[in-house]
Amino acid sequence: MNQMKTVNELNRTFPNPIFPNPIFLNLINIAEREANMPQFNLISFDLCPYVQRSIITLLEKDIEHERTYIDLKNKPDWFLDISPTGKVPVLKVSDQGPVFESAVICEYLDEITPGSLHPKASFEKARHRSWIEFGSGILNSIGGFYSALDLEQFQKKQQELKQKMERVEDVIVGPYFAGSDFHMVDAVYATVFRYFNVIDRISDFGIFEHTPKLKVWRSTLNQRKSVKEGVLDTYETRLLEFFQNKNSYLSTLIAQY
Ligand SMILES: N[C@@H](CCC(=O)N[C@@H](CS)C(=O)NCC(=O)O)C(=O)O
Repeated sequence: MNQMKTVNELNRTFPNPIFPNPIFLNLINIAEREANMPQFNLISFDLCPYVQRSIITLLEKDIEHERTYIDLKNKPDWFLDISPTGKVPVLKVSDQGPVFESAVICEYLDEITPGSLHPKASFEKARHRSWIEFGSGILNSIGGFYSALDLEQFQKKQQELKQKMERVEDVIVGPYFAGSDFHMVDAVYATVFRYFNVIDRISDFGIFEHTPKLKVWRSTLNQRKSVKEGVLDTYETRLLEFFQNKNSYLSTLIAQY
């Protein structure tokens, strides 16, 4: 409705131009595109990194949306009805239905809006997607790290994380993954690095010891607006609580610090 009003307002301001003004036409295109854009509701959980990458994509592509946060320990029936995997994120697209799996959601959002968060060239795009997949693997290692029950498992995961970070160090350009432009792969690693804003408060586990480029990348991402706005204000407190309640080796370290 609002967007249609914008078109009408524009028509009043520039009545029947004989020679269509390109700026005017462009404004109309934008207004029409926005008017035709479906309404989006991202079903979310406040600590989920896969939700965060979808939010960062929504924000980077300037897409109006709502978010509904649910409690994963007590999943509502309406959520289970639309989420065959029982996992967040799910993107509800007005008139069309739900889409699930963060990679699919991000690619869809990228496709329906101008510009792209992927490189144009097919090989480069494929390479970015490969490292996105690797980023999801790092998230699994982080899960293993905070859930490890004893010192031996904990150190194994710590080593695994260090090695994975060193592999990424070898391929990044800096300050972002591929240089000065932000891509979808950056959104994924922003959510990986965010864990360490809390983990570093517990102790220095040396995960970034041999990765100077990653350190710069991490701090560049931490300062980016979409990344900052990708979580609620309570994120760090909630994540620390989540670690504390895990009854894991990391929980015992938190109790000591
Ligand atoms: N491959 C999925 C992973 C999503 C995922 O693991 N979500 C977690 C929260 S971070 C979840 O919903 N877990 C609930 C459950 O497994 O019951 C994606 O990329 O969307």
